[in-house]
Amino acid sequence: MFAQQIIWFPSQASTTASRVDLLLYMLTTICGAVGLSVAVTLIYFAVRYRRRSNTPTPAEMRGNRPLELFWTITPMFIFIGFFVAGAIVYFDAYRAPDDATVVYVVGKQWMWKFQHPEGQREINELHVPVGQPFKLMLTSEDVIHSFFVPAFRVHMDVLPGRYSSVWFQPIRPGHYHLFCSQYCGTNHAGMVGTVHVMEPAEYERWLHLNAEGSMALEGRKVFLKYRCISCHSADENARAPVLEDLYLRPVHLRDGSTVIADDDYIRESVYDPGKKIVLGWDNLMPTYKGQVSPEEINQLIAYLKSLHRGETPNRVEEFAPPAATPPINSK
Ligand code: HEC
Ligand SMILES: [Cu+2]
Repeated sequence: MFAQQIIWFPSQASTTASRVDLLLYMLTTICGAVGLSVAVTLIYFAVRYRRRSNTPTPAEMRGNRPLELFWTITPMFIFIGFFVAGAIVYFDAYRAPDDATVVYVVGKQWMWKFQHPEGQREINELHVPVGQPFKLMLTSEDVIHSFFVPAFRVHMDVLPGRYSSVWFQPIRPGHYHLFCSQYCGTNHAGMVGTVHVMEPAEYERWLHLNAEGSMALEGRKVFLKYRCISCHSADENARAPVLEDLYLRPVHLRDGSTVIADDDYIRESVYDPGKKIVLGWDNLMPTYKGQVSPEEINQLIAYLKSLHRGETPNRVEEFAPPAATPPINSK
């Protein structure tokens, strides 16, 4: 059903690629055909009806309703068709399937930093298994960058101070170029990398070779390191709301509005806590801007995602980081 590879295009290495290409071929073919027929007609008429002194001037034509209706309505339907086809491809390309693995990506001058849910970190390289959906949560440490993998037809701006996301499902193993496609300073041209698509078994081996603590576990350490626990404890002396089961739940704010505790909300709570105050609490929380790095924020988010009822650490751990941390469900 979907379009085949054309030689001078980058290879079609994701499920999205052939659909994007099909749309492009459709647009190019139809617009090209219309453009060509206009040009040909124009030249033909210019020659056929050129001024000749011996023929009398023909009668002038004034308006032709059926013709006007035809060339107004036909293109309208063609363009509505394009719009619908484009919208379908767009929603498919920007809404990740629910079972996608989430990888956090931080862009900075001039590199790409990745962190897998299992904790592996990479710079300018991303390893993924073939045939599985991946969702990237992208943010920037400094200026605007843009994440572009031509072979996947995946492209998304990466902004400081907020998250954007894209997803892809690679369909063939190989090594694919990754570019920053937004001019971001002196070494912008060097802000490139490679996405390695591997067979699942090979990927498992890679994961083990590069094993680290899970991202959630790292987040737990960050939570203790910055003493978040001194306020966000689960006991009766808590000076802040308990953060268990918070992720993606609605939060009622003091100004009467409600927000969903998503990645952006958590990030903002840490960098700009005064902006959205939780109903029933005071603005006691200091800002951690300049202290907690964007990667630590991502780890905190992974931790809060996995933090369920009854799992808040004891306040004592504030002073002695635990020797053996309990297993954390890191999905
Ligand atoms: C001095 C006490 C204090 C410290 C330390 C503190 N917080 Fe808070 N935090 C609060 C209070 C009070 C609120 C509720 C009022 C508000 O929204 O600002 C809050 C709100 C939050 C919220 C929103 C909670 C919700 O239910 O919507 C998050 C997320 C959060 N803090 C994370 C953190 C993290 C992560 C740290 C450590 C880096 C931290 N806090 C350190 C006092 C603190
Ligand atoms: Cu860049």
